Amino acid sequence: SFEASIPAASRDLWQQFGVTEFQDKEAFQKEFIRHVETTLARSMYNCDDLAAYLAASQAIRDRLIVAWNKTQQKHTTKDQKRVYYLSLEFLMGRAMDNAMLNAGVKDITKTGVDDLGFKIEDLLEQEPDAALGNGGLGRLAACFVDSIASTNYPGWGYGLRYQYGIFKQRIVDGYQVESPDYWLAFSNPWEIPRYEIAIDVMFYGYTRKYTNDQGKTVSIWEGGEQVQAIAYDVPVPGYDTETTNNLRLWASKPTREFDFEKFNSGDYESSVRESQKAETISAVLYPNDNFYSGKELRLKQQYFWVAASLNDIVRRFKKTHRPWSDFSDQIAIQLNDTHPTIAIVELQRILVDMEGLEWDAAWEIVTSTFGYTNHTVLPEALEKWPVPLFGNLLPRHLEIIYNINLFFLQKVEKMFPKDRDMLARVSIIEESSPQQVRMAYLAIIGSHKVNGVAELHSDLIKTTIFKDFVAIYGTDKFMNVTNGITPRRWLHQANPKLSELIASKVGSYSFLKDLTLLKKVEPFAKDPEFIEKWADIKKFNKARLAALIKKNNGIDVSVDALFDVQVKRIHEYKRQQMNIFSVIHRYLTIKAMSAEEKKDVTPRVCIFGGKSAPGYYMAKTIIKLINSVSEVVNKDADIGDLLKVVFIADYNVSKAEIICPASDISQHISTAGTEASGTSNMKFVLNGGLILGTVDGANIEITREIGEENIFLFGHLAESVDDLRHQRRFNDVPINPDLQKVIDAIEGGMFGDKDIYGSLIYSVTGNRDYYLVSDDFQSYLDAQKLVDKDFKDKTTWVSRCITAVANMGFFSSDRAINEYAESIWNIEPVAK
Ligand code: T68
Repeated sequence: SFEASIPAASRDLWQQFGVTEFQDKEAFQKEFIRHVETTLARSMYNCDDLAAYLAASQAIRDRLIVAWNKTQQKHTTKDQKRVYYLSLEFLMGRAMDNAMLNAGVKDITKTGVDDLGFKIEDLLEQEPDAALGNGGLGRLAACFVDSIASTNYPGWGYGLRYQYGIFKQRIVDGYQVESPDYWLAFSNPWEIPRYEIAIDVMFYGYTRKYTNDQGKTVSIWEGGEQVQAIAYDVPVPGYDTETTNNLRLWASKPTREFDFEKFNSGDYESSVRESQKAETISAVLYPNDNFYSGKELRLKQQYFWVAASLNDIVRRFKKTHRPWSDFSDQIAIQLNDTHPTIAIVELQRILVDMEGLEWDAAWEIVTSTFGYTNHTVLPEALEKWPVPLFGNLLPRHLEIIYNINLFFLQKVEKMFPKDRDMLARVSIIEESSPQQVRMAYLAIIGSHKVNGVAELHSDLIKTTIFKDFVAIYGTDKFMNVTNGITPRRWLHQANPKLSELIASKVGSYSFLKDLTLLKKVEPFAKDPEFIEKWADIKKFNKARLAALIKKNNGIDVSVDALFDVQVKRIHEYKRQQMNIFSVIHRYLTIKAMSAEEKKDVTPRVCIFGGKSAPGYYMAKTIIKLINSVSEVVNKDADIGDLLKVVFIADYNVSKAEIICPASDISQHISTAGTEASGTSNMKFVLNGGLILGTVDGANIEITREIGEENIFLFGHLAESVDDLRHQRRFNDVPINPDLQKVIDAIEGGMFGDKDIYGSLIYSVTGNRDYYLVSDDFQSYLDAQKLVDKDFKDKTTWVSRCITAVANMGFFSSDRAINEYAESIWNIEPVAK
């Protein structure tokens, strides 16, 4: 059925000379050298680590492409239902180690490059992170595509090919300084450009009404600006399976035709300017985590990516010549947050305006196709587009939204007659000035399932921000799928020694495919020999991190100290300020101790890492304070090794792979009810560290799984937060006295110019303290004390870590994907 396919008579020849995958070391080396000499046009006299990394990657990439081709052919032939995961962020990190592991060629490659004079570790270090995301949301998408492939589901990711990922962070004079992340500088061997897959995308213009042949009034969109979307495919290999799925990323290019007129009329400069404008659409990732800023370029990115993806999906569907009524039996589309919500409107537009379906029939298809995942309840993160901006960029889409809203409100009116307040509350259009399009409401109305990402969070969205919609649709539409992480990257790759030790007890590496098998190590939590081996591995991993700290910060830290880690985006709700305040409290306490008292102190290294959004003043102030405290504490002779404070600059996926396996305690201390799930909490426990955390997000389910004796929980519960805020706002609630001492120290200039911290202090004092730092401070310090005490009993500590790891099976992203597949997507794995 394919015009461009090879005639039957020639196919034997193709099969005879078909590409074969290298099976041994020698075959790999041959491929490696071929790529050095031809692909890179280098030689053995001119091959550095970078060239060697590129050549090895090319050889591995060839293998992935063979598997990719087979998989895609199989999926096309089987013609089963597929899922498309739409995410504006895919925080993939490095690809090479993962590709070697999943393709089963790690040993061949390692010994292969070794013979040729290279160290595999050095080559892996050459690869820049694919950092096309901000934090948890983007990394979740990366874990999900890994799991979709590893569990053999037919599924693609769709995203944007940003030329600049999340900015690089340096610390200068204690402050965050951003620089661009031009990750494509030395080419990207992990992508396949598909210049032939070029889709025109329209913006601006106006709509025109006319009467069609059937006498119906229809509206059509005459676009103003046009750009082209070019597909770049990134193979996503599953672990221990041939399944290799696709991550299709779109890059913007100027359209072929549009600039000629100007060019010919001599206006060369402005024609070039136009084309540069087109390319800016996919140029850079917006660096905000859990924050919405209504920039037109951001909406352009969203529509550009959604329009290209839907065009691609619909084109693939039409090739099957099925009736439109089959659409949602063949296709599921998952919206990763509200960022792709215009996809709902775009599909309705395609079906009604372009394909001539009746509104109701089209809407039935749309709503049974989409599912929407919510990742936050923070009001400042909810997307709302000003109607004038929206209507200017996407005039036809705004009309369709008005229609969707009209039909929806008519339905609500029938259910709740005369409840004007209800209608105003649930309307997609907020009656503010200017009016705003509430994207989350549109996403709910246009989807058949809405899910939160941890149990508490899924309950909260039903009782707070989406309460009215539960009254309208009932509870069945709203569900929970607790997040997960891929054990391939976050256990086996990040912590090969621990993975090997676990395998020695499980009997194989089968736990990497079925993480519940970790349960088999639980009996060894009481085995002294096993405990000792476990402790040695932790020490090794701490030494690895200590070396990174020495290299990046020039600070010496002792691997015998307790490694206390908080690495995540800097945000007031995540409360790094509370952490650094408690570090100051610790410092003041130790300074006041006698030599005798000091003997009892558990030495600690307090490790911080994370980026602030460039425009987030308070988060930047927190970073400055951490670095100032670090300066003072680390050089204080009274303190020595009892306390070190480290800020690791430019926290990213590949640094997380070093940091997670090295922690004794990690902190997940958001104000209860604010962190939807958290996923690094899972990474730290899976790597044999314990958690100091609040009763929030996935901490709650981690506690349920590993047992409350194996986690340090503290702080007020989500149900008390509103009350506590209210108390503080309208009564004179005194500040916690220990916190006051800390503030006095800062205001006394102990950490440099106190004026720098004025607004930070103000945010936790007076009648403010929105994130309840003062309210939780005492129980936080108490929990810290317990950590200090418990860490002294090394054997019991390690035993608790082992028990915790043994019970982490639930948090595999394979489990999460199976839940999505069964209860939202209704898709089946593809049989061998
Ligand atoms: C995170 N959200 C949640 N958002 O904060 C975290 N926001 O609790 C959860 O575990 C994770 O999602 C996965 O579900 C984010 O990371 C963003 O990065 C973001 C990006 C753009 C706009 C708004």
